[in-house]
Amino acid sequence: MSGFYVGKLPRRDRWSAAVAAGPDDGESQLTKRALITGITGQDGSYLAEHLLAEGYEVWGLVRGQANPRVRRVREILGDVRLVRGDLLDQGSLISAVERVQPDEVYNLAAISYVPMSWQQAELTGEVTGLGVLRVLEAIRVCSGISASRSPGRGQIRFYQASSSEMFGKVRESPQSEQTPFHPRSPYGVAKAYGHHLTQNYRESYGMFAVSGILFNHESPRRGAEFVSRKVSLGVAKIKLGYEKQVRLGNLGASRDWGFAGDYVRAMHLMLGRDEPTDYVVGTGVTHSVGELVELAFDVVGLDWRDHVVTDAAFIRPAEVDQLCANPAKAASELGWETHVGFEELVAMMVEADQKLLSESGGHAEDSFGPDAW
Ligand code: NAP
Ligand code: G4F
Repeated sequence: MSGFYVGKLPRRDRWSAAVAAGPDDGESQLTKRALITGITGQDGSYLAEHLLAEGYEVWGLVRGQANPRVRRVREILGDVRLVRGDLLDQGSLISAVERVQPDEVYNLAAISYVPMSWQQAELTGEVTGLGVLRVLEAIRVCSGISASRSPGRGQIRFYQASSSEMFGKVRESPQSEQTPFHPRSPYGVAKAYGHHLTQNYRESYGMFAVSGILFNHESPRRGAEFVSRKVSLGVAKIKLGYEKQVRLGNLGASRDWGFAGDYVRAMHLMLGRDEPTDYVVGTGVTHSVGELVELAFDVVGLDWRDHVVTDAAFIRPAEVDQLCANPAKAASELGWETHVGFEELVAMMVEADQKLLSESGGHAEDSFGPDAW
C-alpha cells in the first residue's frame, strides 16, 4: 500500500486497509485521529487531555499570526499537534481537514461570551453561526459527499458545541432535547443556527453529525469574563488582600452548573454511538448566581455582603432567567454522569485561584499555574 493511497483514504477505510495489511504495516494507522476547533479554550483543553488519554492522536486548530494562547497549548498540551485555520475562512478549514484526515471533528470554536454577542453581533453570527456551516462544508467537500453521493463507512464524525442558551426564555423546566428554543442573545440565535444546520446536514447528506446541548460548565481554566471565574478570582483577590470588592450584575439568574472535565466525556461518548443523535448534557440541578457567590465567599470564611457590589454595567439587554437540564437521555443512552458536584466545583475554583494568585503576586490574567488556563 503506498503512502499516497493511505493519505487519500477516509480514516475509517484506512483502518480497514491497515487491518488487511497486517500488524506491522497497520499499527500506527489504528490510532484514531481527532481535530478540535477551539483548542485554546476551556473545553478544548479538557477534551484534548481526555482524547489523548483514550489513545487518540489529537490535532488542534489555531488561528492568528501570533495568538498568545498557542504558547499555552504547546506548554500544557505538548502532545497535541497544531494546524492553522479560522472559522471565518472556508479555505483554511478545507486545508486543515485535508491535512489532518480526522476520524472525528469537534467544533468547539466560537465567540462564546454572551455579552460580547450584543457588542459584535455580526461577528458572532459569522463565527458562532456560519462557522459551523464552514466546518461542515469542509468535511463534506473533503469526504466527497454530495446530494447524490452519501458518506461511506469511513465517514468523518462531527460534534457541534450547542448551548443551553438556545432555550433562553424557557418554555418548560427542566429542558430536554424536545424543548423548543427561544434564544435571548445574538449568541443564542447563532448557536440555534449551528444546531439546526448540524441536524440538517445529518438529514440531507446522511453525515454522522451531532450536537451536544451543553449547560454551563466551569473549571479553573474558565475564562475570567464568565461569572463563576470572575467570582472565584474576585474572592481569591479579596482574601489575599489585592482587592476589596467584586462588581457583579444580576444575582437572581439561575444556571445548571457542572465541571467542564465531566462534560467533555459526553462529547466523546456521543461520537462513539452507532446512530447520530443530539443530547442535553447538564446536572439537573440549578443554583442562582447569588448562591454561587455566597458559597465562594464561604470557602474562604468571608461574608459576601461585605464585598459584593451590584453594577448595572453587567446587566444584559435580555436575560436568561433560569436554566435546568433534563439529562435523562444522556444518562440512559451514553451512561454519562457527573463526578464533580456544585460545591466541590466552586471550592476547586476558589482554591485554584488562591494558589495562582499567591504564586504570581496577584497577576491572574497574565500568569498561568499548572491548573490554570
Ligand atoms: P472558550 O473558552 O471561549 O473557547 C472558545 C474557542 O474558540 C477559543 O479556543 C478561541 O480561540 C476559538 N475561536 C474563537 N473565534 C475563532 C475563529 N474565528 N476561528 C477559530 N477559532 C476561534 O469556550 P469554551 O467554554 O471552551 O466552550 C467551547 C464551546 O462550547 C463554545 O462553542 C461554546 O460556545 C460552547 N458552550 C460552552 C459552554 C460552557 O459552559 N463552557 C456551554 C455550552 C456551550 P482563540 O484563542 O483563537 O480566541
Ligand atoms: O457566566 P456567564 O457569563 O454565562 P452564560 O451567559 O450563562 O453563558 C455561558 O453558558 C452558556 C451555556 O448556557 C454557554 F453557551 C456560553 O458560551 C457561556 O459559556 O453568566 C451566567 C449568569 C448570567 O445570568 C449573567 O447575567 O451570570 C449572570 N451574571 C451576573 N453578574 C454575570 C455577572 N455574568 C458575568 N459574565 N459577569 C457578571 O459580572
